Amino acid sequence: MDDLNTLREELMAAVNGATDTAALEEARISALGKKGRLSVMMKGLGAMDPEERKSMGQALNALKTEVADAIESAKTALENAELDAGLDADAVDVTLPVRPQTEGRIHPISQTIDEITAILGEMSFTVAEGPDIEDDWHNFTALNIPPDHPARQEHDTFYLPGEQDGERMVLRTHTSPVQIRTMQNGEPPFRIIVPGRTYRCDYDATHSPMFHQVEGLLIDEAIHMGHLKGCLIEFCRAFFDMDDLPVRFRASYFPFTEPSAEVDIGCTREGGQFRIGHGDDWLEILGCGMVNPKVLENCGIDPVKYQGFAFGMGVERLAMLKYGIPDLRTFYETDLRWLKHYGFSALDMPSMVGGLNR
Ligand code: 2U9
Repeated sequence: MDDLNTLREELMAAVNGATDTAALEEARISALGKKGRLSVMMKGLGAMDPEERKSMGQALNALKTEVADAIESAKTALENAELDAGLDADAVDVTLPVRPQTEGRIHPISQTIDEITAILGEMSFTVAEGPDIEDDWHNFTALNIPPDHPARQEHDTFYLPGEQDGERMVLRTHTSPVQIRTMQNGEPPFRIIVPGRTYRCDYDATHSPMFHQVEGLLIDEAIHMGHLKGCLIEFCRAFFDMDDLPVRFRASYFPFTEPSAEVDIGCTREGGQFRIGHGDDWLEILGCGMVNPKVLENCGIDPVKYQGFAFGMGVERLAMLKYGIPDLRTFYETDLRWLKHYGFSALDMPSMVGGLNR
């Protein structure tokens, strides 16, 4: 019986000393497993005489129950402790601020279109869109561009093979066909801007075969050059964020506007670098004019009752000037380091900051 007391102390010490469920399982196997110390002693009962076997058997069974009960309650305690430790380790601090999402950047072309749209949107222009593939009539003829005009030549325009309904198809060379379609399908007044892709056979540091334009068109009764000038001076000053930016209108020629003008802003040129704003030099940034009455007639609009103005700007050129991007070709190289440098956070979008900030 002394042996049994020692065994009991040893087994209970192993059970109570287990610091995790794995150690407890080891203690269980060494006590109650097939080759465990209690199981071995049980097997030894058969060699005893009946009296001894009875008393020893009872004592062993009692010890077995006692050890099994101790293992069970130790197991419950250890499992609970392990669960609590796991929950503590995985705890989420819901009071921490959200991690900033810095991965995505807005491309400077998207940013610039968004800025132009925000400024002209505040002047109540709405956005119109149309197809990139156009017929010859909507891209050229309706705009009073004569059959022998250089822009129509093969080396300036991408012509598609074949014809549709007797018309040659082109990749639009400007977004103006969208204004033509808008006027054909609606009634004046019109106040639209048309951002979109345009295509011309040209490729160098300042020209790409695909580039972006934003054109604008306003048609109403009694519209004159004063409206055109007021609108575009305000646009230039808002876009370059300079209240006193010098703006001048220089006479020009386009078949779709009469009179026509190019718009220059004041700048200084220092060692081939521009500084927009004050100075004694000028930089061309967009073209404009009063819509040619022939164009209105082509769209079924009475040019005696209605007049209007139109303007067009190259988005890449404006983005390069405003954000100091030296080479137009880099816009389309999908270089993520470039985008990280020149791109914008979604929170900088004019649509996110609400209005013109002026
Ligand atoms: C209609 C009538 C008139 C749009 C106009 C310009 C002047 C112009 C250039 C700027 C840079 C093209 O991307 S660019 O090379 N555009 O100078 N665009 S007036 O005139 C229109 C358009 C549609 C129905």
